[in-house]
Amino acid sequence: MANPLFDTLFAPLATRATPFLTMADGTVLTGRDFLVLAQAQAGVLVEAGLTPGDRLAAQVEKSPEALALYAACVLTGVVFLPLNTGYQADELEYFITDSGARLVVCDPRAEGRLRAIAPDATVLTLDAAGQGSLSTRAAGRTDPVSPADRAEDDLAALLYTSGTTGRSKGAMLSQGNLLSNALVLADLWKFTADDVLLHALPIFHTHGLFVATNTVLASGGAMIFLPKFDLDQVLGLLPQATSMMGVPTFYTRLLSDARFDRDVVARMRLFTSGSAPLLAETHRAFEDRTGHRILERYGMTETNMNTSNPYDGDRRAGTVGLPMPGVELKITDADSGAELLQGEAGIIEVRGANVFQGYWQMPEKTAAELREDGFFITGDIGRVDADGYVHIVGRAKDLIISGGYNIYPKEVELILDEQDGVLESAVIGVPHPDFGEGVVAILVAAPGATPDLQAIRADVAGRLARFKQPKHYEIVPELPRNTMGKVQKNVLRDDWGDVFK
Ligand code: MLC
Ligand code: AMP
Repeated sequence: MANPLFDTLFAPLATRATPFLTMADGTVLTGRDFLVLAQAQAGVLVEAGLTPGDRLAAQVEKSPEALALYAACVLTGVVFLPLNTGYQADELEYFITDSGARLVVCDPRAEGRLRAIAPDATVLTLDAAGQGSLSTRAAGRTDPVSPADRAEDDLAALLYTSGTTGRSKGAMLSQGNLLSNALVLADLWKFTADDVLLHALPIFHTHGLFVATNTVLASGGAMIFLPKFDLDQVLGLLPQATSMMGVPTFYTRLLSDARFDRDVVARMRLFTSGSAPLLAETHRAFEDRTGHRILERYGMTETNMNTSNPYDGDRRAGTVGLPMPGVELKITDADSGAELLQGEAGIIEVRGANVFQGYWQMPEKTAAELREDGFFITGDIGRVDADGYVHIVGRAKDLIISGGYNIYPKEVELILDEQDGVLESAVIGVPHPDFGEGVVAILVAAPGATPDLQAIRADVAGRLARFKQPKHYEIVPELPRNTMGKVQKNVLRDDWGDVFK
């Protein structure tokens, strides 16, 4: 029997009596404690009738128990579907129905809502303190669950990414996808059993769940495991850490605090950044303040990590570094798909063991983005310089990245277009000092009507996660369009580019 992901990442914890997770209050879980927790939860999943390949959807606050649920899924061969805690009922209904999740784990306060959304699924609860019916059922279980037999091609996780049409797509990630990336990153970034990673990212997306956690697990290191990025807490705990992974907002927030200085980072060996572009000026300010050059890397839900600046070599501000070992990268023409010459800007395509298996039950979308020869069309626009460094220069997809979270304008526009008094809308991202990009809604009033912005904000608040909600609204007489009738979002971005300044 084999289960490559479990055998490599989690099984070694069985003999580890040293800390694996240290919480903000100093509570410690050894590797063995963590595995015992995961084993007990695995027993609950098996008892609930889940078998390999079934989906488990989890919308839970970050806690050791929440992370153990990921391990329990890998152990039992159940496909883990983590969900952003900000998602509202409408968003959840789609993910749960589309995935056909057989078991849903949620906060106790959301139990009634989720039972209504998922009448055929088992619903268990887990709160921020790790309590709830999942933990009650797991308590006292000592019978070890044997790891399910899994091959590298078998699915380990299903992560939804928003789509340009407004419909989210479930990216199917196999054991091999996750494992290959974890091993390469641990090696590339020189993680060892002596590492203590300060973990302040959410664990429902690729960055916090796979890039951070899997890399630490692959190297036998430990984590200071914080519920979220809290500036005071991070400043207080950085002196005990050796490494941190963050989105650019983490770094701009640290730099905005005068307490952040060389003493705070005395023990640190590595800061990495990704999920959104790190401004070259942030890179330079960080080096001036701390002496550390942030290592920027580039990835996405469908591919895990693709490129990384070098650990030992030159970490270049404004670039995402070089293709990682095992990842092929090329730049192609958006229309013809032909490979472009070195130095030319075009669509970034990647191929490798890291690239996902396709979109869940969406063969057409899969065929449109994943070529038969294995290259994935990222939708990011980039160029490769003479030294092989990749520069991301734009996005072919209409996507906003705010504080590391993705927002597809179409999803927001569909809701705005339904509002009373609104004829049509356009949603854009413009520079935001804290989040990199901030969401702005441009509305055109229906003839003779005046949209009630307060009512619109309230309706949007009930239907979309907070990070997707526009932070600024404008009402205009009409939207700028090109001769084909397409809304010119670049014109809107120019017109409203300084609303957050
Ligand atoms: C919170 N808010 C956001 C937001 N996060 N709005 C826009 N964008 C965001 N990212 C809302 C809050 O609800 C609140 O709304 C207001 O903004 C201020 O909140 P805050 O207290 O300042 O936010 P905070 O809780 O501190 O969170 C900010 C953050 C968080 C940057 C720490 O967003 C975060 O952890 N982001 C990381 C995302 C991530 O892990 N991405 C990886 C995706 S994987 P109001 O209405 O009350 O004002 C991926 C692949 C790869 O992309 O390459 O890694
Ligand atoms: P997601 O779908 O949430 O996984 O987001 C993936 C997208 O984030 C990529 O397609 C890029 O557009 C963006 N991204 C990730 N890392 C970087 C980076 N270092 N610089 C610029 N964009 C990035």
